[in-house]
Amino acid sequence: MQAFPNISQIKYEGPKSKNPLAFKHYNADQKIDGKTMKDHLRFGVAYWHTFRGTGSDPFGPGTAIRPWDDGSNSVENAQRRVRVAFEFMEKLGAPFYCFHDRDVAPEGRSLKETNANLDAVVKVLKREQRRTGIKLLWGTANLFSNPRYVHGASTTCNADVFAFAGAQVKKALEVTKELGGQGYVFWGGREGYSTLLNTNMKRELDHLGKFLHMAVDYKKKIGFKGQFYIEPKPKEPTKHQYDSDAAACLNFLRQYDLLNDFKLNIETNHATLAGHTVQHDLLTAAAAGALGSVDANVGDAMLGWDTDQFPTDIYLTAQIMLVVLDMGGFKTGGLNFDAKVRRESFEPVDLFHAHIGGMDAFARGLKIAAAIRKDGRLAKFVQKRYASWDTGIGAKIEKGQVDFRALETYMLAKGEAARCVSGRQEMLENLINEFI
Ligand code: XUL
Ligand code: CO
Repeated sequence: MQAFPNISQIKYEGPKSKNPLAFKHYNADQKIDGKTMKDHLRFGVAYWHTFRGTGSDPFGPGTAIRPWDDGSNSVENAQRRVRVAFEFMEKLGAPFYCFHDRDVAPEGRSLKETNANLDAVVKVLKREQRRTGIKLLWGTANLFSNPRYVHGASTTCNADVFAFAGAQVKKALEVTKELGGQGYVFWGGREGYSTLLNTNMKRELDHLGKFLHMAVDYKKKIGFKGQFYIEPKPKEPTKHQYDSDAAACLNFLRQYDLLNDFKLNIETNHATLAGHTVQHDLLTAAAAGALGSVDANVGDAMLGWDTDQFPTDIYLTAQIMLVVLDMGGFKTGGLNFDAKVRRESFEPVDLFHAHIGGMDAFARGLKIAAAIRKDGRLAKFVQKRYASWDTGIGAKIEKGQVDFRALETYMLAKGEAARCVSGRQEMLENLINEFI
């Protein structure tokens, strides 16, 4: 039995196609700068949104029609969902997926039962991975939905809850390894606070550091070779999340001596909520050699929460792909659509429209970014802007050959600094638009 009997393999039909169930730009095997689109973009489907999202919101229950789902918490239902997920991903041509432990399998009455449920579903995941060749981009543990995590997981005031979270991540790491996951994400779901009046921040941060060290130790112990990522987010569900943005994460990792073991998974809408553009957070991570993966979505400029929409803005995808190409492409990471269809888009086919749109938007972004790089004017402008650092006093400063006294001697002799030239922002904005 097929879950999507009326939908066949989504094909590339080119920009002239009017078929809504075809790619207009994403052509998996087409080479851009010597690498296929598939390998550049490394698309991942987010299991939690696409196969567990119901469309519920604080004002009403789910609206999504999912005929294959009996709505129960049974392992059989979870296993059936896996087969549907792989039918979907296969028809879409998505090479990767990502999941939380609790998206794929139901919790039982005890940790033991929960782990057994997970094992039963992982068996099917493994079989379907083998059958389709679809791979796991990253796994993660849901340390935020169960009421036990009300005060956080590793930053909770309750040591037993910390212990439960540790046991849960241990199992999630084992399962991610078992499935050949290329990475593992730590998003601090409730690692933050609601009020500082009841919070010992130093103690909580120390515990988070300890927790991540335990994870690194266990990763080494079991020989899991995937990349660890932290995913920054500033707020929601808590008032303040400790991993608020890329800079805060990097500082935390440095302070707790974890920088060598983690990279960042930057999510577009999270950066926006932190008051940044996504390029800002991508470049902050890249500058530290820590840009690992991207949760590709977008927010709504009129709304101040995490709307997790599919990316359709080509200007945005082009800028993301410029950063990705400049850093030499993804290694273990990729573009995971951490995005959900709107509550109003409740039919199964909407899942296809959403992903096709996101993949096409990023394919265009990739083509545009590659063209901007090939053209070279943008990079040349930036390089020229810093030309004063290539020779003379600039080169000496960069090489650490001068101190304040030498700067004074230099400037006393010169009398005044060379004049600055225009930053040409508008000209550069026009240049980008030549390619859009
Ligand atoms: C929440 C979010 C998570 C992480 C994984 O905003 O982005 O789904 O990506 O836990
Ligand atoms: Co995310």
